[in-house]
Amino acid sequence: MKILLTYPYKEDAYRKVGFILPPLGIAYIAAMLRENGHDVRIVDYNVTDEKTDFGKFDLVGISTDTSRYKSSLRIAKDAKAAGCTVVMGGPHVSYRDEEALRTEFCDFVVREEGEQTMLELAGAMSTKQTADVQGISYLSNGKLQRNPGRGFMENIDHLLPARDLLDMNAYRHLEMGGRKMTSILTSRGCPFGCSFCCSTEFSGRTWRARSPLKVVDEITEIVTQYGFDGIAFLDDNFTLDPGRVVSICEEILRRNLDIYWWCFSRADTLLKNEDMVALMALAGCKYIFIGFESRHQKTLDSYHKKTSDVMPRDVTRLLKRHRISVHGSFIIGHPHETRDMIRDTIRYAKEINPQAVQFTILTPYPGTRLYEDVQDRIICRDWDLYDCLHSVIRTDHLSRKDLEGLLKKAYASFYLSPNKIMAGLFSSLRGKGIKLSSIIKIFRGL
Ligand code: B12
Repeated sequence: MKILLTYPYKEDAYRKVGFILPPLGIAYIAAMLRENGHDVRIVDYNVTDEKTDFGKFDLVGISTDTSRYKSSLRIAKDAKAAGCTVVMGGPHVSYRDEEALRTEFCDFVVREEGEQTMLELAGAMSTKQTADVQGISYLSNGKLQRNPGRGFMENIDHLLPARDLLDMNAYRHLEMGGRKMTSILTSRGCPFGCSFCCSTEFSGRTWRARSPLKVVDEITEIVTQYGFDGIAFLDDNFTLDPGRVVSICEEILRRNLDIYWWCFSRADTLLKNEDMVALMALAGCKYIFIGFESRHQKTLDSYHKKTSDVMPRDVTRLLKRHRISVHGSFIIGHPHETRDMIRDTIRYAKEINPQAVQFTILTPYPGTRLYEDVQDRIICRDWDLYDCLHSVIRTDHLSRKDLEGLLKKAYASFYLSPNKIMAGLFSSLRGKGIKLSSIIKIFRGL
């Protein structure tokens, strides 16, 4: 079957600052389909403005997160008009399947992890036996048919994305400390269940990880075959198993891989495992992205974050000692938050002084516990605005305008402090860390 897999365009803040990564989700699906005899092409509309001739394909698949949903419908409409079968997958439609199907531009939704489901669906389409395919939704005589869920693959060690079907040269602009950076995913799932994040529901509470040797084999291939020397580990929680991280680092060092890398982690794991942190630094870890979320313990507890409000300070100190930069992420706009509480969080960010911060506005994504909890507070259902920069829920003390204003003030207050400007100037001169040009780009992105 001739299959096109697409990643919709979105002019978001990340794109504006040049943070464009290859769409690994559809690259994994492409690999699985190709291995099983299908003829597959991938188009990422964030790096090409080609006018695709959809008529050449039997099936068009579209990857859809919430803020890309409207953009994905435009692809679906054109593909449908060209006579293709349209399949949507990804975190948005997994929980809003009916909404997508009722547009009549989408024939099937693949819910949650997509590799096996998409393969079976492509096979079933020739025989029209879709009723047996687990994990899909479709309309049958106008009624929603939601087949039973598939569950998650227990073993993901064999999975590799088809990077060769992506135009990897189009993603070469992203740099970290002068290194060309690209992404890799080495585990799936998250046992923590933070209320604003869909990962536990979407990828499962049971964490599944690739073996250290397979991980470093993939890194080696990225370095030797694609010429990248910077790696972004996109795992929701790369350090969940410290023993595995240690093995990965040891293997990177054993193979003399000269790479810089960053990952997502949690403050508590890092604080408990300083030996692991030291080894990570030795193996090229330059940045760790940590969700600090709030200054206030009550707010952290209501997110079910299971961390304490002193951890951001302690972990920033720890990582600074090991010369690993911290990218701290804070959320504003909890329904009960006051202006003063948000100011506390901004002050705290400045006080602990990580190298970079991200402030976002609390956004209820379908599939999260938060989405269920704030149903009666949702005041905006324009999915384009679900980008964490817009306020979409009614809060007790602050208006949408207040919150969006506070978000800009948070960035300005952090990045335009004399300390940060000087640090930016020095790192620009040394070609390290967050550069002044990056700070300017961040403001342009907002
Ligand atoms: C990398 C990433 C980004 C990149 C996106 C670029 C890229 N090309 O990947 C950047 C940095 C730009 C980004 C930005 C944002 N992101 Co982001 N991001 C991720 C991250 C960390 C990894 C994505 C990934 O590669 N996953 C690995 C692959 C294997 O999984 P996958 O893409 O979901 O694909 C699987 C299934 O979804 C399904 N599938 C996917 N597409 C398709 C298509 C078809 C046809 C089929 C059949 C199946 C299918 O099968 C795949 C294989 O199993 C995820 C978290 C995560 N762990 O996934 C968050 C995540 C996707 N991001 C999220 C969010 C909220 C954002 C932001 C809005 C906010 C923020 N604070 O960062 C911004 C803004 C984006 C915007 N458009 O406005 C949410 C999305 C929630 C939602 N409902 O939309 C996620 C899930 C994080 C989370 N847990 O909350 N992000």
